[in-house]
Order: sequence, then structure tokens, then C-alpha cells
Amino acid sequence: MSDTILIIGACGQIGTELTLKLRGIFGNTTVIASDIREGNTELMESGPFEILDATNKDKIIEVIEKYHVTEVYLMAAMLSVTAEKHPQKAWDLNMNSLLHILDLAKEGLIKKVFWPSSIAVFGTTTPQNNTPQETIMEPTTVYGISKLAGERWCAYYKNKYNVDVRSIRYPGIISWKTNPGGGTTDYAVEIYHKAITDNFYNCFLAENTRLPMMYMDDAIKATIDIMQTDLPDNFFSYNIAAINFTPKEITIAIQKHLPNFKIEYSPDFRQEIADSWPQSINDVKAREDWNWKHSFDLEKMTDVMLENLKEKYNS
Ligand code: AKB
Repeated sequence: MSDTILIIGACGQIGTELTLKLRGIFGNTTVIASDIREGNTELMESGPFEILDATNKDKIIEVIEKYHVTEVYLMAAMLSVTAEKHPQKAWDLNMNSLLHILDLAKEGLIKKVFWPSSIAVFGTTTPQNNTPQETIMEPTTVYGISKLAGERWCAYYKNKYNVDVRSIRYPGIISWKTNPGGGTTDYAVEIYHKAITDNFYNCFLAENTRLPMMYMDDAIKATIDIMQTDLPDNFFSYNIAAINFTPKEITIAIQKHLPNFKIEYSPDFRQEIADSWPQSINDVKAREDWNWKHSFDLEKMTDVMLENLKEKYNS
């Protein structure tokens, strides 16, 4: 029997594009989308959809049994900024959803799991440049603590119960199709929108704050590739890197297309979160173990972002 995939959190920034891509590859009826609310028209009309709260284990089991699901991509999570405002809710969502899915995999109800981690697992004591796969990890945010705990749970279930779980530490993800929500890296998406609509952006991070980032197409490719490959026995939530830049550098890239675009900087509480994260990531292990390779640099991403957003706002 072929695999049936369930995406939990299918209407979020990554979930939406991941669902559509997986439907394109494996067929619309093979990929079940689910979220606590409905998504955009393209997602809703392209295949099956279920309302599903990621913390409700009984409902997850019901959906898995209804569609004979074999693989789960658990994309539901509360990101860094929102998690600082609602620490308990963030912990409940980010941890309980993962433990439910790992338990169901342990019980044999599903065969394979994807779970997203983040560069937020690192903290102020981590080397900030070329951050290694294995290093000091003392996150200072609620989100980062939940992601690090999640990584350890994945390793535990893999080692103890042989659960097939795969994971990536995403950097900030940039896309013109779906908006992020509640993250520290969100500025790098907002800036493109504001460049088109207002010719001006007031940035909540300081001009020289360097963060690791990635265009959505590369992130989706990494996510699908890691689920298709044979991995070493140890659990790794893989570092993956593509580009890194500062608000000033992305502004210069935008000004090559829109010379009148202006930026001001008003750093707020999000600056402290950004300052606790790496500036660049060493992803040699992912490149060696499963041939990870990115294809979008800052210039190519800026071309695609501005071209598509111009079209979107004009229509
Ligand atoms: C956030 O900013 O919280 C996320 C992340 C880096 O995981 N985009």
C-alpha cells in the first residue's frame, strides 16, 4: 500500500507551501491537510482537509485512522515572539503535539514523522559564527527551550523505541505566498511587502543584526528530501544553511530594484531574541549525510520576491 501523508499545521507559512508541493509530487488525495482553521483557497480546494487541534490526541487518532495515514509532518508550533507572550500555551502546543505524535509512532500507528526544529535551539553561549551541528545549546527563549526539549524527545524515541523521526533546524524562512506569524525573522518578509506598498519600512531589528535565512523553495526541498533519504542511526536535527544577511544588506538588495526605498530602525524587545541566535550556520553534516544544497542567494530571492509581490498587489 502506498503512503498517506498528514500535515498538521498545514495552513501556516511553511505548512501551506509544503502541502501544495507534496500534493504535486504524491497526488492530491494522498496528502491530508489539517489545521485549527481553514487555509487559503488553493490549499482548501486541492485536496482533503480536516479541522484538527494539534494538542487533541483523540482527534489526531481519528484522522489518522480515517485516512490510513502512514507519515506525519507536524508543522504546528508557536514561534519565538508569540511564545514569549504566552509561555505556557507555547510549551503546551509545542511539546504536547510532539509527544502525541511520537507516542503514535511508537505504538505503530504511523511509520515516519517530520518535526521542525529551529536555529532558536542555540543561545548566547553558542559560537555565533559558523555555528556547528553539535555545540553548546543554552537557549534563552521559551520557543528555543521547547525546540531543544523537542529535539531531545525525538532522540529519545528514536533510540529507545526505534521511531523513525526526522528533523531540520530551520533558519528564518522567506516567501511571497504565505506570511509568517509571530517570529523574530518575520522582518525579512515584511520588508519586501512594505517596499512595494509604502516604499518605506520601519525595522524592529537594528541595521547590523545578522541572522541565518532561507528562501521557501529551498526549505521545502530540504523538508521533502530529508524524508526520502536513508539517514545514519543517530538522531540529528540537522543544521541547514542558505544565506545570512542584516537589515541593511537586504535593504541594499531591494534598492537595486526600488532605488527610492527607505528604511528606519526602531529595535524593540525582539532585538534581544535576535541577538541570542547565531549569525551563520555550519551545515556540513546535512550536506554530507543527505546531499543538502540550497539554490537561492539574496539577489535571486529578492528578484523573485519583488516580482511576485508586485504582481500580487497589482491584481
Ligand atoms: C522565528 O523567528 O521564531 C522562527 C524561527 C527562526 O524559528 N522563524
